[in-house]
Amino acid sequence: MGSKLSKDGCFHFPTMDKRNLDTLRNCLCSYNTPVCCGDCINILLFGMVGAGKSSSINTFLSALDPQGTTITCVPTGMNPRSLTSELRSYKAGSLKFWDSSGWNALENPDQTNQVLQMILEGRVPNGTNLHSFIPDLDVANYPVIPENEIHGVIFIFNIDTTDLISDDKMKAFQELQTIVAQKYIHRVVIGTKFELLGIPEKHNEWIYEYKPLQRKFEQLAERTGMDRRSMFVVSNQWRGGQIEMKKCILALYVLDNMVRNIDRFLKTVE
Ligand SMILES: Nc1nc2c(ncn2[C@@H]2O[C@H](COP(=O)(O)OP(=O)(O)OP(=O)(O)O)[C@@H](O)[C@H]2O)c(=O)[nH]1
Ligand SMILES: [Mg+2]
Repeated sequence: MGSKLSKDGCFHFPTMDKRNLDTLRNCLCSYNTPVCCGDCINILLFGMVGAGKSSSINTFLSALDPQGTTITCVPTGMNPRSLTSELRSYKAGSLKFWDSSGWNALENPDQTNQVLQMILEGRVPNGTNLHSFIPDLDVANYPVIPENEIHGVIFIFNIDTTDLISDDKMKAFQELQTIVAQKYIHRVVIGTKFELLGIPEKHNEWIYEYKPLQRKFEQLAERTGMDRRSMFVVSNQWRGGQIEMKKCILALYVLDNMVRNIDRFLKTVE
């Protein structure tokens, strides 16, 4: 698997057959983390209410399951105040995914940047209710918990409704992503609900060639200040007891990309 930028604007080619898929899954599950980050790489999912943060974690856990069994241990659903109220981690091998509340539903929007900063630093305990959490930058009150330190951030967007996000909200998002960038923490965007764009059922390696998706990424890059080559999609719409192969591939493709980048960075700072 590899990423390249071609002249037609397609920059991801998630091609894989069943054997490669199993190999990649095994590699990700048995990945040996760099010494500096303990047993796990911590990946935070951050995004607006209902964007698909919790569903994406279920997809990752299912895609990483040796049999691809669908896992639905993370509660999902629509709630105007964010269904997920707590910061909570879910482990698969040496990857730990951190689910969070929709950032636009936090009690005090002025303090959202500080909440994010504290989460990144590993200073918000697992299970903390983010709806009522008052950030406190004093390390004496909220010391760093080394195993909670975040190594990568996935910003989740409902790709179908990005046009509806107000300029004020986008400005707030830009500040959030700048906080992550300033800490040299690897960050990507994942678009969910892409099937609502009317993308036909194509083989997964062509999905990034679909022009409406490319336009969405370009617009999102302009409005967020993030590189469109760091933008991916996953599909969280699955039924039955096993995740479909192409949905599994899309999910593992992003994780592989992230883990490689995080690994490279952490080894340079060791
Ligand atoms: N069609 C479609 N629906 C999705 C997808 N991902 C999530 N959803 C639906 O969107 C709704 C919200 O998903 P969640 O995963 O709970 O979203 P969240 O970001 O965790 O939301 P909060 O915890 O409330 O902030 C649920 O009804 C999901 O079933 C997707 O890829 N496609
Ligand atoms: Mg949630």
